[in-house]
Amino acid sequence: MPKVIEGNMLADGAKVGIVVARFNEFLTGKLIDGAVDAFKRHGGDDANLTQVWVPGSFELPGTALKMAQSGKYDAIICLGCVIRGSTGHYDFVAAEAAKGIGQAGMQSGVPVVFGVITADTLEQAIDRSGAKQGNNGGKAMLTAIEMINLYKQL
Ligand code: INI
Repeated sequence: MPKVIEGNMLADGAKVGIVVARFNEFLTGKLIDGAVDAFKRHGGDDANLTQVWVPGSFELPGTALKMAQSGKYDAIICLGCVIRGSTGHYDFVAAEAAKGIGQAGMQSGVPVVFGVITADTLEQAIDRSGAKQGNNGGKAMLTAIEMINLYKQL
């Protein structure tokens, strides 16, 4: 039988940092709600959550890296919303956020989760913030919980 390693979905005792962009706050606020709800439903104590607000998604990676390097958190989730229609620099903001969030995880050795909505339209963004397609904040938190429990075993 091969040895199989996977993370469970129990959040008790887990400490998670949430970095969230204020840009499109009416949607990123919903992502926070989804993340906190998922954490509590998986046994987490919301006293173990820390929320840090940044201006926009471009600022997520640097902040996530600092938090990951602080040693205070078992994982960091990055929440933001970039909508193609609303900016000429959509591609730059979305690409930098994705690349930088990946690098923050690699450099720190702490799971850093990409919970940024990249949507073509406002309607798509709403669908991913708690409407038709669920809540990306909740999904990001589930990824964090699984990765915390996976890393403990590696
Ligand atoms: N930031 C976002 O999080 N989403 C966006 O859709 C967005 N748009 O459209 O421009 C956005 N821009 C701000 C950017 O993240 C930085 O805060 C800004 O460029 C200052 O560095």
